[in-house]
Amino acid sequence: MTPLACGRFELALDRPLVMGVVNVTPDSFSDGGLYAHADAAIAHARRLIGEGADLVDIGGESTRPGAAPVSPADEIARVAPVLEALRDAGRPLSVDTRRPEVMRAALALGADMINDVEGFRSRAAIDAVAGGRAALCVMHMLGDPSTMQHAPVYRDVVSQVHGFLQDRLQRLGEAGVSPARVVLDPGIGFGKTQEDNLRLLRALPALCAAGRPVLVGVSRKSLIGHLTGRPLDERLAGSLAAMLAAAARGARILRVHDVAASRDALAVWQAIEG
Ligand code: HH2
Repeated sequence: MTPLACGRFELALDRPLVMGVVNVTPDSFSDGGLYAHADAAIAHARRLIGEGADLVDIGGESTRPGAAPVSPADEIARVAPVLEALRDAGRPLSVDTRRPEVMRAALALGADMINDVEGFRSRAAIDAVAGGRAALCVMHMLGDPSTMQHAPVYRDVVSQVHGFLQDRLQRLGEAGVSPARVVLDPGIGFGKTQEDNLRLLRALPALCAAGRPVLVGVSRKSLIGHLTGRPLDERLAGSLAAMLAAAARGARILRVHDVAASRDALAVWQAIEG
């Protein structure tokens, strides 16, 4: 696979990479409020990097089902100090946002990746990111966070999600974005039933065949809760199992909350895989 152009970095992707989650939010589903203040978020990000995070993903808006939207100005105020403080941390910095204003501000502050859970659906989002070298994570979501879990229905979830991602890849290409900058993500838990999530995870090899790196986020999600019957703070083992299943099916970037445990699990799996 060709390396990923990721802002100041070029990522080889010859082994699965770990993306550590930094939620600068009061209401994220798994850790809302813990890192809502810049100092706590910066310390958390540095801890994740120390534990072996290959990238960090900084978010200023929760996208959990039913989350209240945040104004772009508030979102920028949350992520900007964290981005600035981590510029020298030696790792690519991703910003998780669906607002073009936030994308522009993040890129001006040197973000290496923009992670859009709306998959750059809007023209304004494409215009905000088309220039430059930042990587773009294109994620599939049905509708938006306020409605996405209201009885999602697909004709064929795998072909519809893959079709959406291919379509966005093409649209970005038409706007001048090199495919070398693009990462694809089926959006586990974003407008999907548990069966949809499982089908998409099983079908990862087909998505990887599109030739672009695939990012998967399953960490602590309700899929894990449903399969194990565990509350949020007891989902590590289930999250690791799902992460390894995704890696085994070709996912190249794993978005996780628990970096140290994820690195250990991947190291053992990789050693056995050879
Ligand atoms: N999942 C979440 C947020 N952003 N981005 C990508 N590309 N893929 C994902 O699976 C993904 C994502 C949800 O996790 P979290 O950030 O912990 O929660 P919240 O959205 O409530 O802040």
